[in-house]
Amino acid sequence: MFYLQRVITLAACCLLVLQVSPKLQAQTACIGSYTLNVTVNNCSPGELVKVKMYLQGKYSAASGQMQVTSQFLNIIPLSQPYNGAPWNYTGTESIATRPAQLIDWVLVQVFNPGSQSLVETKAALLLNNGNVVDALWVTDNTISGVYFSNITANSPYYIAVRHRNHLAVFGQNTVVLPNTASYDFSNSANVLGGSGQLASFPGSVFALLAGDYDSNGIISVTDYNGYSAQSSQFNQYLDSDFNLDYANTVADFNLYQPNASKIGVPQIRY
Ligand SMILES: [Ca+2]
Ligand SMILES: [Ca+2]
Repeated sequence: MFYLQRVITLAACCLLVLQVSPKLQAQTACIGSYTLNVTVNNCSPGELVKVKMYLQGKYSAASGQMQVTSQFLNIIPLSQPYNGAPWNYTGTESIATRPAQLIDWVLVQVFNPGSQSLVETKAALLLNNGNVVDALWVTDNTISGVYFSNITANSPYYIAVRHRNHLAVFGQNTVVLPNTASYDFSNSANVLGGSGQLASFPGSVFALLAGDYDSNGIISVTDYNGYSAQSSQFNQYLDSDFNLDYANTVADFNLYQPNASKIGVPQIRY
């Protein structure tokens, strides 16, 4: 005889735990037939969106990568920093530790392919190789993109990427998501407005333009005023720190100055 008294407990997201108490016991050669009803909640983290991007303030053509110092790494906030104006993004993305490959937090946004209205925003981690990954990557570095939970799989969307003091860019083409190959914003052909919206590096590599202190999508005297107001400050997470070296110096002005008067495409302007 078999005793099967307690059946299933679903203990956590996507984790099926079978609890049988007391233990299944075979006392004789009896044959029994039992039906188990199992409910599995679909709590997938979402569809993976893969993008690649570089920041002018940190990209090195010599290495083909970006790299921040440990001084800067240690001032990167553990929670996403885009909760204030102009983004007012209320996501709760956070990390417990700062991986050595981390450059900074960025925002990734997906837009409706027809109306170009915003569908969803996620804060994510920009890595030194240009890949943008989910905050979950810190504990699972097999995650190769950013999870979005409000998109319809196998459907096309536009993608935009933002950084708190670089000029945001919007995709030239729609992308069917989830995508296998990263949508590469270091290729000017993939950026709405083309090379005029980007900083050019040797080897036909492009990066987001440094200098948009207030992230409104226009690099103007307002951004200079922001830079000036933080003059000589250091060891802080400064929006005027365009080269991400943890200090406001003339090097940041030198990044801003040639980019002054650059205007982002309407889709990314605030
Ligand atoms: Ca600005
Ligand atoms: Ca700096």
